[in-house]
Amino acid sequence: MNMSFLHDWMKMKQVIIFCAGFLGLIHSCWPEAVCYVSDTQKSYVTSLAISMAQSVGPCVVPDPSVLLALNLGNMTDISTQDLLVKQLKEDAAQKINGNKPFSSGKVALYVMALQSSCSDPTELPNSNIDLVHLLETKTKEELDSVASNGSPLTTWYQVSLDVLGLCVMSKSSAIEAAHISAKMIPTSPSGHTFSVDTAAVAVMGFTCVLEMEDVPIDTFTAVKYTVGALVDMILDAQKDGLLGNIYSTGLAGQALTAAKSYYSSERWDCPQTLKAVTDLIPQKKFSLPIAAAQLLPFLWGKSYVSVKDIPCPSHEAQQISVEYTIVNDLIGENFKYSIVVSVKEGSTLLEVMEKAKQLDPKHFSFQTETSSWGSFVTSINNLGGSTNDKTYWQFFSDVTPLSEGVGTYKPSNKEHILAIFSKY
Ligand code: B12
Repeated sequence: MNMSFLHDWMKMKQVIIFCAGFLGLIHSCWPEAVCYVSDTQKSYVTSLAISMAQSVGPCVVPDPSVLLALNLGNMTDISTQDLLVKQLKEDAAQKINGNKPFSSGKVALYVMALQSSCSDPTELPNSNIDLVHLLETKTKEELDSVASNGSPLTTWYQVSLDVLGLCVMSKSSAIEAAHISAKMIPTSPSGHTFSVDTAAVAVMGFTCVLEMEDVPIDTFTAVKYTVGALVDMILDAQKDGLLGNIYSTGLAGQALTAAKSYYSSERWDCPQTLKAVTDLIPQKKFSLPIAAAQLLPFLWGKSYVSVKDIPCPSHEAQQISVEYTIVNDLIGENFKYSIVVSVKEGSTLLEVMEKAKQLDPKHFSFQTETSSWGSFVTSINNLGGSTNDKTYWQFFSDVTPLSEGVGTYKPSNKEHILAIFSKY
């Protein structure tokens, strides 16, 4: 048997194993693209993806770009992705709680990576951390710096990541950030701050914003103009198929994929670019996980802008409504008040009570004490239980007493919770 055929077959077998089994793929590896990797190139792309995925581990610092790439490749190796999501959330919480450096672009990468896994970046577990809100705050600091001294707090690369992160989260603040950036970002290759990498991320952020709803016409015009200038710079940096150097080609290829309606197709020899980079894979030029992670989305015909098209159950839609009634027919001035509150599905009764208190503090204020079983409700509406009188607040779901405390009980949609001042 011809040895090169055998070699190709072995590689193809790897592809098949990879696509169908190793990472448990549920979709095809190669979706619609500007151009496609050839069948022989596919085996290299696949082996690169495998080694990138294998870089993930319990004792390895998590990289949001790796999670982004895995998700953009529709690779559902649940254990790898779950581990990365968990690690990234823990790492973000540690950085924030420990006041460790967490630059705006880094926050943007964490936001996009978690969103690409349909894991809500606005709510980190067991904390009040909202990474999207943090991203908005950090982007504002960057833009304030641009306004006061003409340059961002960090770099235009990071500000561009910020615009992209806010845009994939459909935040209207992305529009203003894009407008300011489009007017201020250097678009001349002579400027020492220019890099193809930066232009590429900026093009992705701007292209994403141009697709948003309610973009004012002056913003649209300014952003579209800058996209044109940056795309020109990337296209002018073509050399032997590469866009800039080896390591900017992945991001630049993603950018040209996302912005394909902003230049004429004959200006970019996309198959030549694919060939140039895939030829470098066997030379181990992309052995660093970050290098593979920035390249793979392009090889799969995707870009970071595609994160917003990943179908996720809407975080907002998972709201439930709970009716909450407090009743005292026992002592003093009797009362009965009801309120309907809207909370996230999976919220505890304590969170329902907090929401009720927030909406109507006059009637629904309450106090708790911490015990080994969690929060014990001591008083509601200024009426407290007493060991002397043997009174307490008893909780019901309709007519059934709850068998859990308010800190752990999770009401379901349309449930009616009653707190009745009772005797024991
Ligand atoms: C901005 C930038 C810089 C800035 C970083 C300072 C700053 N205030 O941001 C400056 C100009 C200092 C810089 C320097 C270098 N850079 Co640089 N840099 C980038 C760029 C465009 C963005 C990085 C970023 O902000 N990421 C987003 C943030 C949120 O993630 P982060 O992990 O916090 O990013 C930090 C690191 O990336 C680090 N960093 C930046 N460059 C390099 C390079 C190396 C080798 C290392 C270890 C770390 C590092 O600085 C970032 C900010 O703190 C990337 C492009 C890319 N495709 O990633 C190139 C890039 C990472 N840099 C690269 C290179 C080659 C260098 C230099 C080695 C160039 C040189 N000839 O000296 C030097 C580093 C020398 C050294 N002292 O060790 C290459 C790396 C390629 C590779 N295979 O290793 C890239 C991919 C550019 C490219 N296309 O060639 N860089």
